[in-house]
Amino acid sequence: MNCYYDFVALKQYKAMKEEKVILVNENDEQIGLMPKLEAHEKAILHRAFSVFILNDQKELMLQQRAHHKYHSPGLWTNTCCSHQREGESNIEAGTRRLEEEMGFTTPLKETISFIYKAPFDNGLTEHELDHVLVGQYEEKPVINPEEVSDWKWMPIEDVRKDIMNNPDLYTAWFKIIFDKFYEHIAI
Ligand code: DMA
Ligand code: MN
Repeated sequence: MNCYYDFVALKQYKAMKEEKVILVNENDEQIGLMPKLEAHEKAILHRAFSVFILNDQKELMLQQRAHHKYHSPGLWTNTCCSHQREGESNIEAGTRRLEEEMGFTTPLKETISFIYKAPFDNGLTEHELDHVLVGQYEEKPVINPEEVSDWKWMPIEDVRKDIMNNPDLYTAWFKIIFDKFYEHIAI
């Protein structure tokens, strides 16, 4: 098991150095590309997305980040998050990553976007222009253990209460989105 985690951690570290994120200005115009690790070390603004999947019961599909993620490991968050690749639309990126992390696809809709900056204990910082994408799905996901440690449906009102009672269990960006944009998420 330890070997497996070493392997996954190494693979993620390699990806951090090779994958590039899209640097943007405050109007979401591309101004360059930078290796993912460097952008998070230097806290440079880049493009990202956050997917929220709800079912017809108004439950939100939460994911718990894998314990070896480069930041916010083991924390609960929205269904899927990641970074767009160059030339990829927000919806294309969300669809690709939802399938990689949660094992399914469903039509996604763009809602709001916002800028936030969140430093983490390990010296990395998320500084993102984050596009919130919303979709509906009724089945169970098939989680990818390299990215996701657990998942659950949670009624949206219970999420709101639990964020207030147990804020340390949740990621920084998820709490911001929930606080500010609640009405856009509840499709
Ligand atoms: C990054 O998510 C994006 C946001 C909105 C925090 P992530 O760390 O799960 O992305 P990845 O591991 O795919 O770069
Ligand atoms: Mn980022």
